[in-house]
Amino acid sequence: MGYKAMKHGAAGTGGKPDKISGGQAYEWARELYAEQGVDVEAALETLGRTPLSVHCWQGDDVLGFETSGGKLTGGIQATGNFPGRARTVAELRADLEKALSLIPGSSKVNLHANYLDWDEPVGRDALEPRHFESWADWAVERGVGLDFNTTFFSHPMGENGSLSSADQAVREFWIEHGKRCRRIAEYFGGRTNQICVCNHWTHDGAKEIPIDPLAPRLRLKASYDEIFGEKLDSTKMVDAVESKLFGIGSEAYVPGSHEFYMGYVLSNPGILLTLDAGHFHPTEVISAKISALLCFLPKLLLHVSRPVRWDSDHVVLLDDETRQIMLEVVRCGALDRVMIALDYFDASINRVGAWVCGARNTRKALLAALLEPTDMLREMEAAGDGAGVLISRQESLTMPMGIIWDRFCEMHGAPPDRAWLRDLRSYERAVQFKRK
Ligand code: RNT
Ligand code: ZN
Repeated sequence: MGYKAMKHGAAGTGGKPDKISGGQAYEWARELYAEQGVDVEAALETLGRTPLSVHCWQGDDVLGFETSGGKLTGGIQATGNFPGRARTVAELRADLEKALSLIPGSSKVNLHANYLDWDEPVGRDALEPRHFESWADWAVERGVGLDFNTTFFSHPMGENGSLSSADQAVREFWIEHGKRCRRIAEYFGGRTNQICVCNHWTHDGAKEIPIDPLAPRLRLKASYDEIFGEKLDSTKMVDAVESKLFGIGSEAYVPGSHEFYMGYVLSNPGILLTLDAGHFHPTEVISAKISALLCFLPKLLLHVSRPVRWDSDHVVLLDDETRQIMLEVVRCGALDRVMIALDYFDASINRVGAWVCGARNTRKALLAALLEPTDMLREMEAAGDGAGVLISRQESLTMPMGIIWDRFCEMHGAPPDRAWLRDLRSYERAVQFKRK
């Protein structure tokens, strides 16, 4: 149940649905994995039910739908001007639906607070569930869960920081925003019958190292204490806090650093720590942090992304780090403790293509991890057979995972590799390029 084929109808693959699933190639690949003790069917089942939270903001360059018109500020940037950007809620939903039909497996949709669906202007400190009701209706109709994010950036009140600002009126405005967003998340959880993760990231920071680095952090902490002060239904929503090393204009100092939030979640049990793959030093990787944090924290939220030099938001690739992230989660047996969300925004290529490419790569990385002969490798490692582990790991790179992946796509009514690009091109022609 719950396959995309049922939710979205035939995905128009252009391929023959039983070409791979009924074919010898799949059986042969399955046997090859079975020889190493890997149960492919079980892996596919786990892959299908592990939710992937698909970020709404890839569709419109993080602009949102406030009546004041969006302008992205706060140290993040979507570069490029490829035609076809979604300009309205309806267009974004159409693009999201297209993207979801091409992303196999169970998805959630991750909204930001500036994506309200309301004709009148609504202050960020005045948001209510009713401003997001049509999103909840849409999600319920499509059987997808929802996640949510406070939006402290892209706003005149946030020009000099938000929750850590020295200006009390600014802090109070954003504290109110935070409180209201949590209630919207609780509403989403109730409507969709799936827990809604409410993620909090602030862009606060400084271009130079401040003389007083402590005061903004203490203010940030106090602001969060107020925001999280209201007890909400933990079966409907859970909070997460996201650190960052630097942004454009906050190169030297960010009060909400990794150490800050690690300390915060350790002293405030129940709040998730968000690890964004692009928020650390260039050679520092989040894959190496997961098992350490799991010793102390019940749950984590991942923002799967790709850092390139100054930017932290490139389309996710099936690269070494994305694969390693998923391997760590699977090897730790922590798929139910690590929530997986996407976070990238590329305006230089077809936005739906970017969305789907990054999402499929993320899922593929998870498939690769689930197909690892972990038991066999663990035995080798315990027996001191380092060469065996190294060789087997290297050889796993050329195992026929693509055939298993295509089978997974077919199971979920999504086009296999080599077929979805055709779908994208016809959508681009028929819908996106018609937007002027
Ligand atoms: C920014 C953070 C944050 C945003 C989104 C739009 O550096 O990663 O998660 O990308 O909230
Ligand atoms: Zn992020």
